[in-house]
Amino acid sequence: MVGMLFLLNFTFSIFHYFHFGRMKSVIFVKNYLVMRVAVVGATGMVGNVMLEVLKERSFPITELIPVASEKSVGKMIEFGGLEFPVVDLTTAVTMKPDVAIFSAGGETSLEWAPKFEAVGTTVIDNSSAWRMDPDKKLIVPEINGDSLTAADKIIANPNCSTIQLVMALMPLHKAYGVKRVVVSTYQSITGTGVKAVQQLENERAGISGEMAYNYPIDKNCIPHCDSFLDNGYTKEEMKLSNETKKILDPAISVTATAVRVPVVGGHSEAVNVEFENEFELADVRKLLHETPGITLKDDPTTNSYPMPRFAEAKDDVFVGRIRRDETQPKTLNMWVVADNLRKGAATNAVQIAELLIKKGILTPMTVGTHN
Ligand code: 2RA
Repeated sequence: MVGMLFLLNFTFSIFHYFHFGRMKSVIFVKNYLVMRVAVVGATGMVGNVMLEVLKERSFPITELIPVASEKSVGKMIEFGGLEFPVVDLTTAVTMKPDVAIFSAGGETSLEWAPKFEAVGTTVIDNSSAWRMDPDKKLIVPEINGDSLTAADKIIANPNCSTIQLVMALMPLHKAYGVKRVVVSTYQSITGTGVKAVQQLENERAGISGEMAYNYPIDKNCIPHCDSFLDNGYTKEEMKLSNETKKILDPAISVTATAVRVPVVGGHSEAVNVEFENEFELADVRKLLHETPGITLKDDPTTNSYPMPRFAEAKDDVFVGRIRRDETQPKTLNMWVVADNLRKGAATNAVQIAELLIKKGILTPMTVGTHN
């Protein structure tokens, strides 16, 4: 069945009449509310997870508009028991969705997000296109979601490796003031996309095929995520630095090394944090334990620590291996793991959309009388 999912809210009147001596009723539905959600890049790896997360969290969609490239147009996407046809970007803009969640790369976002904005759609963009634009907000709802206003029509979702880092740093920054962070990442191949997953599977099966990386990824670590910049860092490494400053505090220094590892399920990060103020490890653990969105998993006596295998398909950011850096004062080490496709991408984007509804910024449209 193709069509509308469910009525968000509606007013109705019931007209009763008699037919062959039996009372019959007709319901006239008036002014029903619709929430039309476009998922741009719906057939991609993040797009698929986006649809899962929208479903799981019962996001109040009345009409899904799956958007993908020409080769997928017309394909049906199942959502909530109904099927919705994949459309192209031009068609999607003419449908004027309430919200469009983009996960189709920077170039698509740069070109098309303003076109959606022009028809009144709020865009939540998962690419790097708008993240460092001073006029666009870079949002992790738990940290700076309060800053969103109705004027924010294109909202940037941070990079996956940044989201899990700032989630773990946020409560500690509030308590002790983060001064400097040294982070090394161990990033899942799912962050590169389906081509990388295929490369790993091919290598493990002994099949030669298309390569997502310059080198084999199986039994390897590749210290190269995204492209190199003139300063010798990769874009991924600079995202960690620049985005953390924009979200948390421009005064924080971040230096990063980003590494791709043959792992599916989540990104891991070894994080060294220097604070302005002294801390107690017990307080650090308590703070992290009490922070919504964080799961503390930190007990060396039972070999309990976060790992991507166990973070997979979960929305929390997992923190463990918390210990004092014994080489300098006011400094600790920790290990931070999260599913890069969930909190690192889809979940954070959907949480932004939920927040827009909660704040009354994203309001369902009222459609005229139907019966
Ligand atoms: C990665 N930053 O390489 C990407 C995904 N957004 O993992």
